[in-house]
Amino acid sequence: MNLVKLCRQSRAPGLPALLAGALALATTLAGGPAAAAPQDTLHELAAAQGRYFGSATDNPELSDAAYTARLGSEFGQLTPGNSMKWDTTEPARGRFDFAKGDVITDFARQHGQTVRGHTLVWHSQLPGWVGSLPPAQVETAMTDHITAEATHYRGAVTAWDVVNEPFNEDGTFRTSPFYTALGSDYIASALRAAHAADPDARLYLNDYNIEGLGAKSDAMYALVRDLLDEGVPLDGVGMQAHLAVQYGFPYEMRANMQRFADLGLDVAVTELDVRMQLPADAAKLATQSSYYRQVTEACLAVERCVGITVWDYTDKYSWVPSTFPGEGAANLYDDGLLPKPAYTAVRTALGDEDDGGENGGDPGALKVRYRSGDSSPGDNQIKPGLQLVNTGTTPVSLPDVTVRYWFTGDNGASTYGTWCDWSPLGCATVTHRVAALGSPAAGADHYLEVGFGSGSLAPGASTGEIQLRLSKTDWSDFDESDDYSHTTGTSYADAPKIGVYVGGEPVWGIEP
Ligand code: G2I
Repeated sequence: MNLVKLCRQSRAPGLPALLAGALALATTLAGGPAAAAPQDTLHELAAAQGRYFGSATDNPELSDAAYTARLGSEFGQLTPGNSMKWDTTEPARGRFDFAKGDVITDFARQHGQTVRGHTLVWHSQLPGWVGSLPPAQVETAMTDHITAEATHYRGAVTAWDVVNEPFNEDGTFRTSPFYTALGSDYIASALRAAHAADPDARLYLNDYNIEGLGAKSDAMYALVRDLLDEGVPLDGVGMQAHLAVQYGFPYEMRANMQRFADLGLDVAVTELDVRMQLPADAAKLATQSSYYRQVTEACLAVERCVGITVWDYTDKYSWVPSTFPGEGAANLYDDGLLPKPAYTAVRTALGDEDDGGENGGDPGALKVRYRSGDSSPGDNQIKPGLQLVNTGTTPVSLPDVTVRYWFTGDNGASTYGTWCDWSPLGCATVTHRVAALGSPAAGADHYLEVGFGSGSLAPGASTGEIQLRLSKTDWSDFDESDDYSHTTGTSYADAPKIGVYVGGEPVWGIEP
């Protein structure tokens, strides 16, 4: 039996914090102002973990001095949001214009930053002349474009999004002038041309909605595996990570990153932002913080994840409001350039020790209460009722929390259906699935995992009763009497044999 920790220890102040505190006290006693100790930048924190932390930027914003001061100091990597796209760099065939992109690479050089080039081949922001070419001319036009641009930026761009957004949501190839003329072979052709033009640049395929496991990331996975098998030059996969609090966190992001890494590829988070329906409120900002934190943690957990780029760092210059009317507040800083809770969450995830724990406080102060909603423990359904309770003094962000109810599948099908029958939070907020245990234990070879898409739990508050139900897909019977988490109690009681996890860390319960 494995006794899990019941609450997280509060962090003792590190030596730098004590020294800073002593310094502040000394200056206060001397009558002078208590100078704020300079803190590590996001990039410095990431670099200490072998990663970069970068931001997208765009030419019009570079005339905003307050903006560029932060852009040049906090971030170690830049991606031009628009200025290296085809419509800007080759508006007419053979007429190249790199002036705008050069402004960005110059800024980066002056501030010791690397640059990801974005993007050589994309169906969007493509000048009309490309779409009007006879199919037989498309490949030459494409490779000419790549050759000219990647050659121009040799030494200034360390990684290229060679092909951007090649897939539809269902994992089929997206139609574009390139796909129409060449089929999916255009991708290998583009990568080869980029490699020939700049053998030192890291070459990526980049897409959105491939952050979690699913049809679209499966398609990317199959494509890159085939490309590597064919010896096509490819170094990495970029996961854009345009997330939204109302759509939930990508399913198994870390595992998904890891499978690409296991092919020998780098992984980069290339365009991170987390939008929400406006107006923002504390609960949405807490969910947003948790998403930023989880992305950061996923990247740090996967050795081949090389860094994170936010798709601009401030709400002031976000692409979101014009594309999704009524949505916004997606970035780490607000439109007055003040850091938001998500900024602190990222710092904490990057290992910052100076934030005093103000980002959410003690996440361990949770417990779960349970009753069996099931009067027939030998039939074909298991019906746990659960209540999650915040026993701490600070709000808990629900998307960080998962609950595990352990049981045995007995004989019959090994696939399951799960349902939320009722919850005062609204069942749309409650996620549920069955997972198999890696090593079965007494009374447990599977568990029902319950999670939350949004919301936060105030100190002292309970989620109220969440009525759950599960069955095997062949509807064969269970014998619940030997199930690890099962009791026959029909009124709610603390449940030490049901697990609660925050950010994947156990905070309540005894694992089987
Ligand atoms: O849409 C968000 C990103 C999704 N992944 C690929 C990225 O390249 C893409 O970036 C955005 C830029 O941030 C926007 O700034 O791409 C948009 C276009 O697809 C960019 O928006 C365009 C506007 O639609 C144009 O009206 C405007 O002229 O920016 C142009 C330049 O400011």
